[in-house]
Amino acid sequence: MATVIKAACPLNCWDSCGFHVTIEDGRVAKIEGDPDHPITKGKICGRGRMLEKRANSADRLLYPLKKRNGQFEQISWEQALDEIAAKLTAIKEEYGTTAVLHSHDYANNGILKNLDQRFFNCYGGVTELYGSLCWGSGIEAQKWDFGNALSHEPNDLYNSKNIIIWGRNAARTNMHFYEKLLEVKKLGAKLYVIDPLFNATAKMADEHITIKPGMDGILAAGVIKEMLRLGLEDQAFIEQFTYGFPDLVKLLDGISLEKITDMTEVPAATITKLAYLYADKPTATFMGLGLQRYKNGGNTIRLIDALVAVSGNIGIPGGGANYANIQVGQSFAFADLTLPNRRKSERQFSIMKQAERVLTAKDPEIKMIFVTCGNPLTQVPDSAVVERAFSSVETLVVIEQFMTDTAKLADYVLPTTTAFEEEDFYYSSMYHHYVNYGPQLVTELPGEVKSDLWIWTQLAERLGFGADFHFTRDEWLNMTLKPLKEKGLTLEKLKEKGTLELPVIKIPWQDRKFATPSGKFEFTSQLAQQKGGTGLLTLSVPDESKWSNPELAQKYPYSLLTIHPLRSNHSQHYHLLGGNVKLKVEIASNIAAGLGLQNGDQVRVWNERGEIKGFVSILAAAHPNTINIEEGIWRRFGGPVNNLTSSRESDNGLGSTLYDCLVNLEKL
Ligand SMILES: Nc1nc2c(c(=O)[nH]1)N[C@H]1C(S)=C(S)[C@@H](COP(=O)(O)OP(=O)(O)OC[C@H]3O[C@@H](n4cnc5c(=O)[nH]c(N)nc54)[C@H](O)[C@@H]3O)O[C@H]1N2
Ligand SMILES: Nc1nc2c(c(=O)[nH]1)N[C@H]1C(S)=C(S)[C@@H](COP(=O)(O)OP(=O)(O)OC[C@H]3O[C@@H](n4cnc5c(=O)[nH]c(N)nc54)[C@H](O)[C@@H]3O)O[C@H]1N2
Ligand code: SF4
Ligand SMILES: [Mo]
Repeated sequence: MATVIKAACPLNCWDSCGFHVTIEDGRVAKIEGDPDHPITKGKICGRGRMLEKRANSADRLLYPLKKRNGQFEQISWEQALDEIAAKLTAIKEEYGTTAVLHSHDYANNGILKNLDQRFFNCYGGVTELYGSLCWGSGIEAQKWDFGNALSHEPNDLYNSKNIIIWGRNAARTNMHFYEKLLEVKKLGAKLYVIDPLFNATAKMADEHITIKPGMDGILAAGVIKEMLRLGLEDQAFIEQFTYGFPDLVKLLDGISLEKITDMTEVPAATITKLAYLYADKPTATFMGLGLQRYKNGGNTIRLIDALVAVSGNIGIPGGGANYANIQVGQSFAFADLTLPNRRKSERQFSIMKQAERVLTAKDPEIKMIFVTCGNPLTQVPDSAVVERAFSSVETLVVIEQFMTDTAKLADYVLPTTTAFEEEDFYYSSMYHHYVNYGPQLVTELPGEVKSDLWIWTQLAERLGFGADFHFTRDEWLNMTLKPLKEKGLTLEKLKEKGTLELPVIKIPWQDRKFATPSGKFEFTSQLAQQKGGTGLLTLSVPDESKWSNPELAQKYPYSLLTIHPLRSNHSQHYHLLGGNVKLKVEIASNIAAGLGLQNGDQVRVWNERGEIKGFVSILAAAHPNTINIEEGIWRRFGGPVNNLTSSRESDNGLGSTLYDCLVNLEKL
């Protein structure tokens, strides 16, 4: 008998879709969109549909594994948990709890996935990661400028006259935003895409503005400069609601428009045109995350924010500097869930540099690494160093669904549930503000897989803090929703409706009261000054560019982007695509012409950190000297591209420099 039940997509994505899942004979049979979901309206992508394959795949990990003499052996849960708990106890006594590293990322958007932090806090506090490979620089940048990183609600797009999509690959990564763009375009809004690649969003835009990677902040500076020259700025907003404007003017006086054109490789006429567009309000700006994965990434987002402010597009319907919407995640009771006060000691490594820190840490050295919801061997930059670090520790425990490149290195692999095998609720702080309920739809779990939460509970029991995990799923979920109860948002309602709108601000900063120290929009950031910086905007460039390192640029003339794949969510779908995944090296046509390359030619791409081999695909309208290789590809399919990327941190210390990467290329 088949039944269709409302559920939710757990994948790390802008869209956070509502699902209709068909269950047949106790198994997931089919996944479709929930037509009643207010934002996602019945449409979902292939990655969501393929969660059926993830659940039913014959390659799933089904039993706890232990490595002996280089080979995995199946062991009982009892043995795995007893041995891991014994190691945790011994490490705590001999070296202290921070000799354990918790390496994790965002592979699953369920709120209860955060209970791993509760476990490690109750254990006494381990070495945790800070910063984000994904969006770290931009979040910090917007905290400096506005006090928080907030976006307009999706339907505010109907109020925009002009829409600038700045480095967001919407057609591929944020499909419901893309659908809305198509709709408002038909209604008369004008769309502009600023991106080094002529992606599917650029194809439907009124204009595609191609730019040298990493130079968007300089472009924004140029547009502000033109606005000031032409008298197009919003003087009233600048005077009443901003702080530090003279510093910005001084900065712009130090550079000419010719120099800006030279650096950005964007014609002066286009810069002037953008100045008029920003003045023709309301103009909405939607930034992607690609454009801040550079050394100068924080400053880039800050200069774009500054442009939105100077043009008076902040706090008005149809406007906004839309990057992320972290008020969504801020709606829940995280501290109640994770118990940070239970930590007795702490240490933090940046997520970017976790591998180097593992190799060099002293007092204490890292003795054990726990990987949850992450696949660092493919996803963390500078893979060679990551491999060395994760192979170096005495004990590596990986909680996984599949035998990933990271799991292969483990001493213990613990098999965990996939989508629809446990109850949770799902949200994303990237785009819309609806939270989706995900019931447990499969009760007879394959093999001996267990939920992450079960694993934490069992280990907590053995380590003497089992009482901190004695809660039912309902109790956990209620604990998380506590701050929303007085606003009428309860677990019962969420279960009944499947989707609820969170009570968040829909048009941020409409009251012009900013969450910064001055209460104003800050061109010069006081928060940054409190942290020891100058807080000033700069005209900084990527670390790997001819402007910062001409010798390096001579040796490695091409900019490498490693954007998110179409058919996979990071590394989660490649092994389920069927057939051989062929690593594609997408190159701008000038590179092909210069080196005499044809589609399908095999090439080697390299720099000082490593190399990768793949097959050429020529991109007709990409920015000159630009290459793209999609991220997430497993070693057995020719990856990972992070062999080439650098683990440097961005300017504000909290983001990655994944796209700040020069390479060379040759035909094989
Ligand atoms: N299909 C698919 N969708 C996904 C994901 C996935 O893996 N697959 N992952 C999800 C996650 S975790 C995230 S973080 C989001 C990311 O969503 P996006 O931000 O849309 O995607 P990215 O691939 O990070 O960034 C890609 C865009 O930035 C452009 N770009 C790169 N460098 C620059 C630059 O210097 N200037 C400008 N102007 N543009 C630049 C690229 O050409 C590309 O079009 O996607 C989510 N959605
Ligand atoms: N070169 C390059 N590198 C990148 C990026 C890029 O653009 N370029 N993008 C970066 C970005 S934006 C992000 S967000 C990161 C993503 O990095 P990750 O989150 O590490 O990548 P994923 O492949 O989504 O997931 C990692 C693993 O989590 C497992 N998993 C899924 N669900 C669960 C669960 O419920 N429990 C447990 N225990 N495991 C689970 C999956 O099987 C998968 O193997 O990658 C970053 N790395
Ligand atoms: S991956 Fe994103 S777009 Fe695809 S179904 Fe899940 S939430 Fe929706
Ligand atoms: Mo991400």
